[in-house]
Amino acid sequence: MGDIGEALDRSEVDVVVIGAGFAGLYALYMLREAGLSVRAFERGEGVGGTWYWNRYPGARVDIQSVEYMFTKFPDLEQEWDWTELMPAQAEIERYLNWVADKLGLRDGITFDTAVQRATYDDAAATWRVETDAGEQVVARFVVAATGCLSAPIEPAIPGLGSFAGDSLYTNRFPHEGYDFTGKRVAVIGTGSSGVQSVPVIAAQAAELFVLQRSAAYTLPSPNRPLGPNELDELKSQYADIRSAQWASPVGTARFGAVSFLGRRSLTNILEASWDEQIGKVDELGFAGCFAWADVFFDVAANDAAKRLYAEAIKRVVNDPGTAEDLVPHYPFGCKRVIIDEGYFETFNRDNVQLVNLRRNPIESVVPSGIQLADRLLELDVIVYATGFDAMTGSLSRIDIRGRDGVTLRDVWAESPTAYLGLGVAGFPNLFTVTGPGSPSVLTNMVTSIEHHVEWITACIGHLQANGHRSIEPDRAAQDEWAEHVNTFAGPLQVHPSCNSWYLGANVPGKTRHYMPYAGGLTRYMARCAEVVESGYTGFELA
Ligand code: NA7
Repeated sequence: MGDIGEALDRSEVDVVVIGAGFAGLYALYMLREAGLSVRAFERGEGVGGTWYWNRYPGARVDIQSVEYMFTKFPDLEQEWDWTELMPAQAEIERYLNWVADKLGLRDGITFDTAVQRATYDDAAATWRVETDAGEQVVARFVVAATGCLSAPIEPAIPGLGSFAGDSLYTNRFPHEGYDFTGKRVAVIGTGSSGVQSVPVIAAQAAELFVLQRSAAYTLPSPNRPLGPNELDELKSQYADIRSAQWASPVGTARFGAVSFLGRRSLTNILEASWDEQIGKVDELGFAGCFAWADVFFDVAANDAAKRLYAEAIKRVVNDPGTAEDLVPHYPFGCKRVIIDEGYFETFNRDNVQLVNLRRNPIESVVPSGIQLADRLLELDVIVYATGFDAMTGSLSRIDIRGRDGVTLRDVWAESPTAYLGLGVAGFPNLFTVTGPGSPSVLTNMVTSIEHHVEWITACIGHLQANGHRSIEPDRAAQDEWAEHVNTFAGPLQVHPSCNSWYLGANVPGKTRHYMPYAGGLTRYMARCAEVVESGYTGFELA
């Protein structure tokens, strides 16, 4: 009976893929194309990953649609029609579902199933992967396509569970949507999710309180519908656009929200008079605050840009106190710039109030609302837009045990690093797509993902062709890579006032360490190619 039972709930494959977002779908496709047997597990009920979970009102990508798609399917890309310059969540989710169907990927994915544990068997050089459905799969390789922003943070606010109204989370927003009409609402958090959802919620709610701990740098989205024939024109240029993307350090040729960075003739803000600075805002709006050569490298120049940003906010926000509270207190460039649709204008509405939590902190959540230091906010709905344990959280929440039973959670608690962002010493045959040390979140995620998945697929092919059973980063090479990654984290990114999730500084107790590789995708790809050409330098192959 034992044998039968084991045969029933235990299977063997070449590769287990965790996740079915952009990375998981591409990994499943590429690995199957390479002739490998693959099982993918996805905790959601559908494909999409980030774009499955983050369905809050206003959710939108900051990359242009024609570049926020798989770039290696010249026939397929001609068939898909984007409707907007920068697509919203629903359209991206539809695209990924369409891709999954076109490439016949669904039968390889077990949905509604989370991987709970993965244990490396040193003698067999295999992983035993266990799911929350009680299934066990033995695989030679595990490809963690778990995303950089998929482990939500539950904020440590006293009384959180006591609220009698509706508690909503942007990163697990109800699939059927939510009607805020006539409701008294608080949004906690002003990162991308808060900033993008606030204008939409404000248009419906009776009252909206925006609870801000750190003000955000946000720029108006250049989004618009794609005009008649515009998409056809773009499709005819796809080959050129793809070449330009792959030659770009950020994986995007058209720059999206920050197109001013592409201007070659930027001058220094520190050499400009106030009138010249204001002139730039007259010309470019909010973007004019940052369209200077020195702003990205020099803290004093960055401060000057912040003063200009404060001025630009004052032009939009009528109430001077609110305008002042909306000015960030950390450098521009510390976090990824947000794109919004009417965020600052929203504070001129009669039904919207900004609450500066630095002056007036939350004491607790109570059944009727939120108790602030100075008053009780009576509420029907609380929306938590409080972010993620980024880049490492999705994997360290899984019980992953490598060589000698060491857990990835413990290793990353000390030092959240991975060699090339692709693998971790002590965890053979585990590949991390966009792990810490990858350019990932500083680039167009899709191009980084495609690169990594192709690298991993070729690596597995190499191991098989040469009779190797395992591959594992060498600890010294991993440390050297972490050092190299560190050299690109500039003074703005590691500034003491910067509490970004890039640094892990948004998670209480997390080691402060700049995780993404800021040296650019092209430089990174060249390094990965060199590693391969030199016989997988920095990896131990057995
Ligand atoms: P972010 O950018 O991490 O933003 C989370 C926000 O929530 C941020 O303003 C936080 O303030 C705030 N926060 C977190 N915990 C609390 C508590 N306890 N009280 C008050 N405020 C809190 O996450 P998003 O989901 O908005 O965006 C993630 C990424 O998605 C984004 O960077 C884009 O790349 C796409 P803090 O700054 O920590 O003071």
